[in-house]
Parts: sequence; C-alpha cells; structure tokens
Amino acid sequence: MPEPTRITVLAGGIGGARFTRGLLHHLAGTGTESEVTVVGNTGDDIRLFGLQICPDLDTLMYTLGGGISEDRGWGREDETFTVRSELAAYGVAPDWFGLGDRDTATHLVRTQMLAAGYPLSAVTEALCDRWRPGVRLLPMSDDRVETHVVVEGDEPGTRRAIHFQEWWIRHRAALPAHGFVLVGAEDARPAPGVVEAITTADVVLLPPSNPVVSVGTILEVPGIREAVRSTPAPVVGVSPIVGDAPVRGMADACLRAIGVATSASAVALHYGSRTAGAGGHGLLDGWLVHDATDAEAVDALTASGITTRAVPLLMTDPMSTAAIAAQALALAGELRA
Ligand code: FO1
Repeated sequence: MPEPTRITVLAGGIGGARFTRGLLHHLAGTGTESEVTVVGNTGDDIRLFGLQICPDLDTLMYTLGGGISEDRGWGREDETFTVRSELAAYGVAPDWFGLGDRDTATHLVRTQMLAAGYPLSAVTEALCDRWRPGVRLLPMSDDRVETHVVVEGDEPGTRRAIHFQEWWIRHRAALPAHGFVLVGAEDARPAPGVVEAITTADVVLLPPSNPVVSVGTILEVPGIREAVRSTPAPVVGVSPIVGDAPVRGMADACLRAIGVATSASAVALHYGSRTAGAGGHGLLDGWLVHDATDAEAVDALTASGITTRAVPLLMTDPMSTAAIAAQALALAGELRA
C-alpha cells in the first residue's frame, strides 16, 4: 500500500477554506489515501468582549465541517445576533463586529480552554472534535500575534495603528493603509507540528487566500518561511487575483499597502521563485493563473523560475474548486517528476 499523500496547505479565511473544501472533494473522488494538514492564519485574531476570536481558524473549521454561512463566507449558517444587539444596548463597544450567537459558543469554549492553560493548538483540536473538518487544522502559532494596520493619524502627518478587524470590517479596508504590523511576530514560534507538516509534505499548497494578511502573515512566523523554502515537496500556489482584481475580499487594498500590483503575475513574483535567484527568499515552484484573463503571464513567470499554468480559477462551486485543486496537484506532480 503506497504511503498516503501528505498535503499541507497554508490558508487564511474564506478563499483558503473554499479551496481546501475543493481539494478534499477532489481527493475523495480519486480514492487516493491522503492526509491534509491546514496551517491556519491567526493574525486576524481579536479579543473582544473578553472572548478570544479566531476568524480564519473558525472559517476553515466551519467551512470544512459544514457549519459555515455560505452567503457570508464567515460565521455560522442559521445565525442570529441577539448577544450582539444586547451588547450594543449596553453601549459596549465595538458595535461594528458581527458577533453571532452560535459563533459565540465557539469563542466561549476557546476562551475558557485558553484560560485553563491549553495552547491554541489544543483548543483548535478540541473544537475540531465536534466539526470533523477532515483535515488536521493547526494554528500557525500558539503564541498571540495580531495584524495591525498603519493608517493616517488624527493629526496631519501622524500615523496610528488599528486592529486588522477594525480596518477590514468597520472601514471595509477603504482607509489607505501604509503597511501592516504583525504584533508579536518576532517572539512567536510555529505551533507544534507546523514545521514538520511543511518539511515532510509530499505537496505544499498556497491557496487563493489573501497573499498579504493571510498567507503572508503565516510566513512571518519565524521558521515557517524557512520551512517552505527547504521542504523537498513541490510548492504550488493558486493566484487569488484574476485579471486586475481579487476574486473576492479586498486583497487589492492589502497589496497596494505593500506596493505590489494587483495582478496574478505580481503576486507570484512577490512570493518569489524558490529556485531562481541566488540567496532569494522565494517560495514558489509552480503557480496557477486564470486562463481567461492571465494566460499571457505564463511564459514570463515560467522563465523566472515559477512554472506557471493557465487554468480556470473561479471557485464557483465545489466541482470547479475541485478541478482547481486537481490542477494544482497535477502541476506539483510534474514538478516532482
Ligand atoms: N467580516 C465582516 O465583513 N463583517 C463582520 O461583521 C465579520 C464578523 C466576523 C465574526 C467572526 C468571524 O470568524 C469572522 C467575521 N468576519 C466578518 C470575517 C473576518 O473579518 C474575515 O473573514 C477575516 O478576518 C479575514 O479573512
């Protein structure tokens, strides 16, 4: 019996969760024994109303576990927001965060376990006992790290930092961002099993999550970028940008903040080629771009050391998403050969 195929995915919220769901759909169809590990971004985490909230871990857990709100892409289906409105009635800030009642149970369990001394990875494992996501879901780190956004201050010429969630939800990423700071990153360590999941994988995938505040954040945890650069597995990414816009979300606002153009090609070059360029810090061996809009990027990217294929990248339903995952695995197979 051949060893199961070990696939490791570095994922953020909605795009990464939907891609991973398609990956599992594809793997189920092929009947190959496989083990999927998802390293989830925790830079979006926020402590609100005394609760520790992990948006990307919850989006991954709910999407893969069958509890996600499909139209929102985050939070629970059949959700109500009574606690939220009662908090607002007390005048408790902030009022811009969509705290769902069903979702609150997840935050209560997590906060209770963290207070009892369990690391976030153990908490996530416990929550997944209920949701059975079909993957091993690991936080990128058990240490607390938070993405903050540098925006204009109140006085002209001054700057201030606000939590990513405030920028993303309250301001819809419309406040010009001068950059992102991952608070706590320098002292953070990869969670148990993260480095090993990357270095012992047969394939490492970078799904169409936000390349800056999701995948980029995971790579900022000391040791993780090095693990991706050193793994013997082929590293294949899927462009989150189709044409000149993100498929969903506001990755363009994030890319603008770090001076990267909003294009499939610019994101690939931002991740960099793992092989070309001495002393580079590049990560990619392969890259998928959307065939209808970005096929012209294939030759130049391939010449730069990132083997690129143009395929349909719109995740319109589980079948099309499974096809994207199949294409990523096929490219990985070619690269490994
Ligand atoms: N996104 C919104 O646009 N509005 C919200 O009110 C909101 C609440 C929320 C609650 C829990 C959760 O897990 C996610 C939530 N999100 C909300 C999404 C979240 O801000 C983003 O999914 C990630 O942080 C970025 O990927």
